[in-house]
Amino acid sequence: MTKNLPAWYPSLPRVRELNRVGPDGATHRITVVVPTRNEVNNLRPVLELAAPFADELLVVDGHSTDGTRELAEQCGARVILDEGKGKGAALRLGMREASGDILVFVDADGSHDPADIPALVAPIVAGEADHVSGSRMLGGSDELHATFHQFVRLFGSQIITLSVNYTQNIRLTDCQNGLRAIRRDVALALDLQEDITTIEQEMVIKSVRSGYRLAEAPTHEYVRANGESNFRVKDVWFRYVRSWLYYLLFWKPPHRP
Ligand SMILES: Nc1nc2c(ncn2[C@@H]2O[C@H](COP(=O)(O)OP(=O)(O)OP(=O)(O)O)[C@@H](O)[C@H]2O)c(=O)[nH]1
Ligand SMILES: [Mg+2]
Repeated sequence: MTKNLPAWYPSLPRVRELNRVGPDGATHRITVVVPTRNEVNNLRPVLELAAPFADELLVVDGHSTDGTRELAEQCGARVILDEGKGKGAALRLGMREASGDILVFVDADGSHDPADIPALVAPIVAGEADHVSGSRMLGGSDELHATFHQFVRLFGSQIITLSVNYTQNIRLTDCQNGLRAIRRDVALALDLQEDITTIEQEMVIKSVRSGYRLAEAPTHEYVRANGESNFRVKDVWFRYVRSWLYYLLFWKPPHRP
């Protein structure tokens, strides 16, 4: 008889089929939200492989000039334009516009494998979680471990995760991954404010501090398929530090009935 499972045994079942029906018999509707800014060379495979899991495929475009919007429409996505403030504001718009009751956020640059969508959605459909974050620490990352710049990102990210764990008595491994699923009503109740990629840590910290059930699924992060990253630590580090400290220490979770 097996007593302890070996460490390599996956902690969560590797779900590939997406079941939309919860234990109460209710059928969930899934909106996959894809933020894009000039991703014409990367978008098609992301949308093609996400489509089977999406009842609604929603591309929120940041005023691309390379034909991204036209390509998204050809691939069957509903396309809306963001407010020109950044990825965080684009995701907030996607949350408001989505018709599904479960939202899945997937980057358009090829960093995220749409085959991970079922594993992110399954705990929400099962009624076991309100918000499921993909974890690069559990699933591995090609973007965080090679250069000095990546080391600085990883180090900063680990400090933030540690501080959340110790203050909130939880054991998370990744607070900043763009790949995640969340109940739409929960996402709206968080009253998110961030306009840039700080939205990921805002979602995680506010979810935990509001008492929502946050789970993680191992997901691998790939190198952006084509093009250059727009992310520059030196331009945004203070916004990360400010939002981290504010939501963790000063923000007051709203009273939940
Ligand atoms: N709608 C919208 N999407 C954006 C904006 N900025 C970035 N994105 C998209 O958000 C996703 C993540 O952006 P990236 O530039 O890859 O940023 P990152 O993933 O944090 O950094 P790297 O992986 O290092 O490139 C991609 O799909 C981008 O196209 C924006 O202002 N508006
Ligand atoms: Mg990326």
